[in-house]
Amino acid sequence: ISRIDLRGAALATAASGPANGALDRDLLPRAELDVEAALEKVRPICDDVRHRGAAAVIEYTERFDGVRLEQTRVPAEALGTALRELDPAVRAALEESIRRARTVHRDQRRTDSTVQVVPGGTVTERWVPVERVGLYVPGGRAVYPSSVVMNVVPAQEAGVGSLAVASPAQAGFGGLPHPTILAACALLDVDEVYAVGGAQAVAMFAHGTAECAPVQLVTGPGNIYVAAAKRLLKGVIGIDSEAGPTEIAILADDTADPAHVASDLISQAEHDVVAAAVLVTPSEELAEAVERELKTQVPATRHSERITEALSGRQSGIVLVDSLEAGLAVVNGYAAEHLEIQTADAASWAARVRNAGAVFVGPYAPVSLGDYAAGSNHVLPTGGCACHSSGLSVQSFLRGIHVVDYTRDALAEVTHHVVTLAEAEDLPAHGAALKARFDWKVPEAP
Ligand code: HSO
Ligand code: ZN
Repeated sequence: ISRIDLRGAALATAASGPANGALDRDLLPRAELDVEAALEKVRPICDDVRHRGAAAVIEYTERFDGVRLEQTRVPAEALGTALRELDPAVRAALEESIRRARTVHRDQRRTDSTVQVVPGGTVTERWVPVERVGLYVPGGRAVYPSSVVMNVVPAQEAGVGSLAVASPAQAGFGGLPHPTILAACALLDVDEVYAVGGAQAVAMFAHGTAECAPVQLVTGPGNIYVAAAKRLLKGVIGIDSEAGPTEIAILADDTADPAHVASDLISQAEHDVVAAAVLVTPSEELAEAVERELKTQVPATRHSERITEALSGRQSGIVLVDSLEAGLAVVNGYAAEHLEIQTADAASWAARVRNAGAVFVGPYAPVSLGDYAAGSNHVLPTGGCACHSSGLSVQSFLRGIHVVDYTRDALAEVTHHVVTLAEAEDLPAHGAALKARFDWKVPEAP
């Protein structure tokens, strides 16, 4: 892991300006994913699925996944079998994860609210769930039943009526998606699952086929082709934010335990060779101790090669700063997907974080807890997007609809203002629509 020395650097602090103003997102290096390049490859696939439906989906599945499907939908029996054969310990852990996620996400539900603007004039905000949602679940190297939980629970708590899951057909599992994925779906009462992956899965969701009705929103992570298809079909469907490589940033001082800091950096580096692990600290002593810990811990982990590559990549590093105040400015500028605060008085520093997908406070809230069983959601904005976006939540599956209800008197009272603004915009017919209700005249101001 390399060192980045920002001591003596002029950093924007709370006192000198907005935390994400002078300090830009590119202060620290980060991995980039070139989705644009994949767009040209997925365009013909998406067009083909739009025109030929299930037949095209089946052909691409044969070409890319080496499986000849009879039908794209996974039979109900296969879901039941996967659940029966699931390791009981995994089942118990998934159930606990689901319970905690439900507790948190149920609390995110919104109630409709009505504001009386003037006597007789109200605006109600109604929260309406998206009707039908498609969830993409990757099936290659990354098989994450936990991500099924993190996508399905908020959708269900939002009241989404119809939910379909797609995950690539696996030649090794009789042409079905990975059995743990199927079991997680069964545990969550999701019975509509398709053995389809890649761009063709997103196109199937967006355009619909004879076997799969079209959806309005597609969420869930995927490889670069899935990301490209989502970008291409955005508009036809809604999408969640694009999931880039995982990031962990840790703001720590000399009260932090270097062994824990190191193990947390390693935990997210385990995802991918392009995952980012960043420690920001004013303590040279901690930096050295963490470096020593990494040297002993990394070789002992199962995926040490992947982790070594992630930690030695230019997207990872130990950043030395003059003070915690300067460190706070750095992490706010970086806007990490996950940010741990391992300092004295961690809660006060956490309260001053402006940009992060999720914040983990103190020595007993490692990111891995949030990945599986904190109750929080682990689908979070990456690549600096935490400065403008949120993680997945019940809100992601709701639309707010303004319902406007005015009486004759309430309309009469404001008509002259509407007519004036319509004239100012050279849209007189807009004003006329109101005047039509009052004998084509502007009613007297009361
Ligand atoms: N850290 C990942 C989520 C995950 N971790 C799934 C383990 N499984 C992105 O937040
Ligand atoms: Zn993780």
